[in-house]
Amino acid sequence: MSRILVTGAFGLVGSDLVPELQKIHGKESVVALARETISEEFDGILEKGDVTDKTLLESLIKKYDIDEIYHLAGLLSAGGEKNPSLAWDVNVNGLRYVLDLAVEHKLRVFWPSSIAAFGPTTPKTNVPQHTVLEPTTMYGVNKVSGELLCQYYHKKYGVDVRSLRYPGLNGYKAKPGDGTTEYAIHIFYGLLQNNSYQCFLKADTRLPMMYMDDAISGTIALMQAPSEKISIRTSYNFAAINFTPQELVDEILIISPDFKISYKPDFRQAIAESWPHSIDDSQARTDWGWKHNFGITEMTQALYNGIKTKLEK
Ligand code: VAH
Repeated sequence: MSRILVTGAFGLVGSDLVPELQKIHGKESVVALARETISEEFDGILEKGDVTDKTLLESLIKKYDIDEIYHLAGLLSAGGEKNPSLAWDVNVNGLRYVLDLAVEHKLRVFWPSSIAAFGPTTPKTNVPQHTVLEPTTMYGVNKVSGELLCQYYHKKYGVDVRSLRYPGLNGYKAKPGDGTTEYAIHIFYGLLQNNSYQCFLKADTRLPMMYMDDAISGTIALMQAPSEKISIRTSYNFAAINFTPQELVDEILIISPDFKISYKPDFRQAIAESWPHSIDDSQARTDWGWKHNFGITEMTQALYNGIKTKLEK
């Protein structure tokens, strides 16, 4: 029976992953770690603390006899540009502490990389699994460093650490963070609250994207796959759909024909333009049977329904 610690438990991914892990393993086997209590109605084991506190992490591993860590805590792209040194400390040192503890306590680890590991010199379409990684954001530098740390700890110490290069993930259970792809979530709050939205990216900015349910099922499938199936120990390319803000608006106009969109690109436009448009994730599909289920229409309907229900509470 796995005993799991999830860091960043109330972030965009954690808010969906923790309930899914509780369903699979039981509430008593999942420990949610967060820097502050975000979700009042959370039903499970909750600990508060910071992932840069290695002593705290080790105390939780011992207290709950943890054998698996989903290490999600971190700063995103825009937040990382506002505070690069904090981003390095949380995103890289935090991961290093988790990997050191994984060696000492024989833990399995999941850690999310991101399409942010790619940069302006990476091919823009159908990015291959092995490619140029020269990101121009601190977040991207953190992700490339993290991928190499994961591979090093696997090869040198045999740590079973697995990773996915998440595209822009779109879910509704948590408030959207300060990322670049999060426009695709914020737009639904604009739709539902005033039938309009001012987008911080240009209308034709194409980005790899995924509905959160696909990201969660893919993450769990990766961790449940037999170790011998895992051929990539940096981070797997992981993809579903790609779209532009205009293409998402076209889907929203089906729901609300008089929805008003405007565009006012900010500093996140340059971040988005440093990332590719589409990803070749055939290695993940071959190695451990990854496949996505949500297209842009299904994602739009799910986000609309989820955020509508949330706002009506
Ligand atoms: C961000 N949503 O925009 C995150 C993600 C691929 C981007 O890592 O920073």
